[in-house]
Amino acid sequence: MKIILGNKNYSSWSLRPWLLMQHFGLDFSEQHISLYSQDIRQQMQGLCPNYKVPVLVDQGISIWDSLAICEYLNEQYLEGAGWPRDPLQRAKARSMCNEMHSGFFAVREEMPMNCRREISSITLSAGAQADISRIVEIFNQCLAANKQQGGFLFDEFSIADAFFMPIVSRFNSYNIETGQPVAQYLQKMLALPAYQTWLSAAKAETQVIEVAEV
Ligand SMILES: N[C@@H](CCC(=O)N[C@@H](CS)C(=O)NCC(=O)O)C(=O)O
Repeated sequence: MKIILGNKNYSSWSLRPWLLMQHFGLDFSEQHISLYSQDIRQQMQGLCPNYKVPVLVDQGISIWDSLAICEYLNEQYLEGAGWPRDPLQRAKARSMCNEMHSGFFAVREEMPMNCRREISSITLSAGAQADISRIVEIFNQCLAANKQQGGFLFDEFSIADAFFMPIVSRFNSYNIETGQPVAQYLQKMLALPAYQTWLSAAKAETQVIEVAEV
């Protein structure tokens, strides 16, 4: 199984399935694409059906969307452990991931993921602030409903946490004030061994993408 990724420092969509695979100890190799480089089309030719990353290649097929990859991994390798076991919680987790997948445009636009960014605040639009309030609201709801005190959005680590890891990284980099218990959740996610591995690789990259340096 091979995953094709963008730059670890900047590629938020790549981080999501990679974190799931790494956290659950799946066996995979990686191939990297340099985003924003002149020859990106050539790099992606024959690898990325829609000229985007991430792409997972397994058993002769390509899966080209972060959420579709997570769903596939959950079914094929995780025996359902990628989602909460309870169908109601699972429906909620899926709603959150879809909300992330299709929304929060102001946060995505104004606060590009930049894992190695020195922590500092920036001025945000009302739209970005509304996105942040909504995210903090859903984080708070999830954490308040933790039955086993597992500390992840649905108690145990799930695809929902993987999907919001780039948001956690952004909240950290751009010094977003969330209050508790969300601040504690952010620290738990930032300390995850899988994320630390990603971060080390992001720090070792040399390409700087100016448009993502805010
Ligand atoms: N909905 C897609 C989004 C993928 C996406 O936009 N990837 C970006 C990098 S994070 C990309 O490949 N950009 C390259 C380009 O647009 O040329 C997913 O969830 O995988």
